[in-house]
Amino acid sequence: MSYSLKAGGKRIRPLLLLATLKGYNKPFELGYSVACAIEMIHTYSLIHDDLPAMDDDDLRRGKATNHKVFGEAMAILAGDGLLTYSFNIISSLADVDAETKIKLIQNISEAAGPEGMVGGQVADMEGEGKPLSVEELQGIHHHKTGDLLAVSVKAGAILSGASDNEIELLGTFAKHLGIAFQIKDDILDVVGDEEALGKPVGSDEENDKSTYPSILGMDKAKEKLAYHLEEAKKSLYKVEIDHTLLKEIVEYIGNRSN
Ligand code: GRG
Repeated sequence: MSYSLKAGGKRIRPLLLLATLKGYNKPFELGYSVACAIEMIHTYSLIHDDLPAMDDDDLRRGKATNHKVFGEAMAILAGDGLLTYSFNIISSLADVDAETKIKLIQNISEAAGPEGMVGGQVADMEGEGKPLSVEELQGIHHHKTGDLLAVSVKAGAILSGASDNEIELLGTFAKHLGIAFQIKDDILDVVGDEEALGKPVGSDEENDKSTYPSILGMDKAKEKLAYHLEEAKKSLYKVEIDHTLLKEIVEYIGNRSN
């Protein structure tokens, strides 16, 4: 558990939660435990995603994958341990009332479970090797990666005592951000592969996996990225909070290079 948690990563989910707290002028400390719990859920999903039964990857976050170091059985258990313990952490929060804790657990378990990330992973596996429309691809990623990103923002709002309407609006903000995150990920994959092969960027759009650049082409994928970043900002501005840090994360997602 510790090996994969400490392997690095962008920590984008914790950052989203803390930036939302900042938007409500709440101290970062209020969100540390829930931010860690969400990062633990994310880390579990990566450990399981890398297993031979799923993506069968050797490297994650620049290091050997969990099962390569500790074996498959221990990697499955490390993931199980991270997932279960995350909810123990949230339910044990000392300075948060019971109603807020239940709301956090409901939202986070929905985002991570069969109607969220797990369901998205199932849809992704079922879609493997089939040509997908952009709507189908978006549906998969909305759940597989978008739901956990969205609940990171929502959890910050819940901890801040935001109204249901604000939580909903921030959810829409995060939904666009999640789609933008995935499009950027797909673009970076193509650019990285082409640079590694010494090809001009944009020349290698054909791949066996459906991605935004493979379905839409690189130019349209970039247009779609810009559209969702813009829509994310529009939704964000509808909520009357300090937007500074969340806006910086939007810019970071658009400009990131890894
Ligand atoms: C096994 C139930 C289960 C789910 C796995 C998140 C996921 C679902 C699989 C990851 C597969 C993948 C590479 C998706 C592309 C986008 C993505 C979520 C990348 C990983 O998240 P980052 O970029 O990772 O936030 P770091 O390492 O920075 O935390």
